[in-house]
Amino acid sequence: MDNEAVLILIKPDGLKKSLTGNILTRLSETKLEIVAAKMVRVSEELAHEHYKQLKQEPFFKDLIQYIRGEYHDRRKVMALVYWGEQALQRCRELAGATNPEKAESTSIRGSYGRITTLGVYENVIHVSSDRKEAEREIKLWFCPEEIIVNLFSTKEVEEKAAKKRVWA
Ligand code: IDP
Ligand code: MG
Repeated sequence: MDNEAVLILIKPDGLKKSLTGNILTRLSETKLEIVAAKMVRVSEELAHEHYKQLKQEPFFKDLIQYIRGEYHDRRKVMALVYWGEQALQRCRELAGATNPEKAESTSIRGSYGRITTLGVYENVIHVSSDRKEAEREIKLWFCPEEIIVNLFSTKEVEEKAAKKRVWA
């Protein structure tokens, strides 16, 4: 069995349109395992790093604003890691094409996405496109303790007494 991991983000338009349940239901058809999940307030730095290969694109600035929730008054995304056989291909297929107008109408993007008047593809979810990208993205969005299986090699480091917020 050759398991692989994929980063999925439910983007701010997906959250605003109350699509979380629908999207998770669609993804559950894959029988893949969710091995990490959390809500994230996306910083400028995280957004830039996540989409760094698109820096030269004319839509880059809008894309950063979009993923940070500035168009939807929802400054958060839901980040998940799905894990299992052919996870990438199966999740990409369910998601559909990048351009929501070209995506299969039964796919998640085809069902719920749109292109805005600014030309932003609001396509509801992010799905890593290959193994290398998945590894880079998962390491960017999650730390090892947040993932319940050992996906990638880790190392132990000594932490200096750093300040940490705990429950009062
Ligand atoms: P992907 O999300 O299907 O992997 P990428 O090419 O990695 O597609 O692009 C990342 C995101 O950037 C897309 O999901 C979409 O939101 C946005 N995007 C990509 N291409 C365009 C475009 O031509 N116009 C506007 N937005 C785009
Ligand atoms: Mg991509």
